[in-house]
Amino acid sequence: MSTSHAAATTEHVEHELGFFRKYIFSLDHKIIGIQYLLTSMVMALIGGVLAMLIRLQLGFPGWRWPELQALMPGGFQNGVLKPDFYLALVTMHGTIMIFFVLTTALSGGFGNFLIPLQIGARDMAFPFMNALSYWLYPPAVVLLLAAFVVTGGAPSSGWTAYPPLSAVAQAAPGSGLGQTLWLLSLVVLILAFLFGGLNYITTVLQLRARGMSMLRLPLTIWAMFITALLMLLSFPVLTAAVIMLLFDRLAGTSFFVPEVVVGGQLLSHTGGNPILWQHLFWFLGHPEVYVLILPPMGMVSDILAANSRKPIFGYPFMVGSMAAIGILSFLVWGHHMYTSGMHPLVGMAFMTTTLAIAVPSAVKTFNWLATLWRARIRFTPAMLFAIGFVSLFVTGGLTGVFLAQPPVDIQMHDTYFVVAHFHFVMASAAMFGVFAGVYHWFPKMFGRMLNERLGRLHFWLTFIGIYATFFPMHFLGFAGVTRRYYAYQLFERLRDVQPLNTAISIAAFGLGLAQLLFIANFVYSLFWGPRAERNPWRATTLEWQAPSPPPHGNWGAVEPEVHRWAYDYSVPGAPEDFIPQTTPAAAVAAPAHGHGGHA
Ligand code: HEM
Ligand SMILES: [Cu+2]
Repeated sequence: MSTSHAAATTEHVEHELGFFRKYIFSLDHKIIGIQYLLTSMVMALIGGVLAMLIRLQLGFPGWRWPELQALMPGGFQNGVLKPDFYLALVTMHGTIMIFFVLTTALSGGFGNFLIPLQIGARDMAFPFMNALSYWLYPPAVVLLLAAFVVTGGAPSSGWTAYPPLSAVAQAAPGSGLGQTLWLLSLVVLILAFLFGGLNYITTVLQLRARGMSMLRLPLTIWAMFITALLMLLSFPVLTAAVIMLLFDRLAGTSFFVPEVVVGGQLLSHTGGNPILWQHLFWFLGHPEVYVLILPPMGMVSDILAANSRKPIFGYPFMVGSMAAIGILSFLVWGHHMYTSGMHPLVGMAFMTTTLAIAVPSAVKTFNWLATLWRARIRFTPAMLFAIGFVSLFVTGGLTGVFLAQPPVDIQMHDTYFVVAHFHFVMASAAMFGVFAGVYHWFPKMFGRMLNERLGRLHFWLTFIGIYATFFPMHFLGFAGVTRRYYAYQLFERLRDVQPLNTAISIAAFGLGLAQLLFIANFVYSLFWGPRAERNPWRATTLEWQAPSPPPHGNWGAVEPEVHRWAYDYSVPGAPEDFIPQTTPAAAVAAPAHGHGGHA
């Protein structure tokens, strides 16, 4: 197994590899990270277009779009978006955004790029397994998107794939081959995540540079590490559930199929329990939302510290609260199932554990604010998105406290209040983490700077666009508008919300268009941006000591040695307002020169 220890050897010459070995089938963690990131961006574009189609229907029900019908003949009839296509859109949008955009961009993209660089390693522990992890992702994409073109189309059971809709092929048009492809695609993607997660954990435990103790790790690494543990413990549960569901569909078993009458006929395989699926799904599903929010929590902490020129406030509490969130995330899954007929005492227990998560979350929020307190803030685009992340996380988190309580949730369940909640706390906040990360680490990834003015414009349009799109959805929820409804306006009591829905759709289109600024900035800067120096943000962590972009093997001949934690910003008496982690204590002990940092 020459590949498995290649990273650990001191081999550091940059060998001349052909284009394919260097950029396509690369074993280099940086290339694999960038591949994950770019593929996720393509998927975000697809998921975004699906969201726009959903909004088209909700904002302008009954309108005719013959041009779209020409593009997507299966999805429209007489120019009007078809109901089963609508449900397919909701399912595929949710699935793509959660599994194929955010998980892949954050863990696959930033996890891969940053872990070896920030801990001072030359690569991941298992580079070949790392490449395998990435190369399972495109086949999973193909399997998933193929669902759109097979008979019956894409599944309509939502990203949660509840049976019987997902278990009985005759249940709905998309419940046939489309649902099978969806399930297979998920199995393949989960394998990719497992290979990635194993690699991250081993790498962080085994390949840290000399002097890099666990408590000197940047919070980004702590976040990626805890995330990898969550992935490793929760995804296999979904794999098992998905395989059982495939058996129900293809082999006549009945794990999840209750007594169902389809077309007047009782199914032959009955006796299973669809609630079992809900338990298994949410045992993954809730940790999964933390798989999406922990990496941004770590990245945002580092970006806030670097741009406040202050140490992160309460480092041990930041680590502890992430660990607490990680553990608690396995004990709260029942809060998605209050309406499934669970015993009220069980509901109480899940309410208690869920509310407990508010404590470490609040600890983190207050520490971020304390880091910003009286700081000389540099408003780079990364910093704006990091601050935006805190705002969105708080907005979404607060409605989570409402929904944690069974008496409230039983009213609000499956309404747009929930859609608003998770689009703030998970979708938008995590997306802001991705944007903050791209703006911050782009110079290291590609050796060029992004345009700051375009970045700031992109931030403000996105920030305003998000609040304009998702905040009013809370009111739709109060009004009783239900999630995953194609034609809410058929209900007399919901007719009044039509203008609000139209306004939301217009805001969403604006939000979507604003992302073109980001794509333009990204593509333009990739080729023509000004060259980046080694450490453009004057940051302390190790990746900024490597060239931009770092060569194969990251460090040239000498591996870095670590002498301090990651947050020595504005140290009193130091010659500059930051001290890289590689600077020995002796080098800053005696401030010989006059221009000391402020105390
Ligand atoms: C431009 C941005 C976005 C817009 C306008 C948007 C809009 C929507 C809409 C209208 C729905 C359908 C609600 C329904 O009727 O059930 C939905 C569902 C959903 N969205 Fe988004 N979304 C956006 C971004 C995201 C992102 C970034 C994520 C990432 C996590 C995400 C995750 C989901 C999920 C999980 C669902 C639920 C699907 C289901 O009910 O099965 N969305 N979104
Ligand atoms: Cu949950």
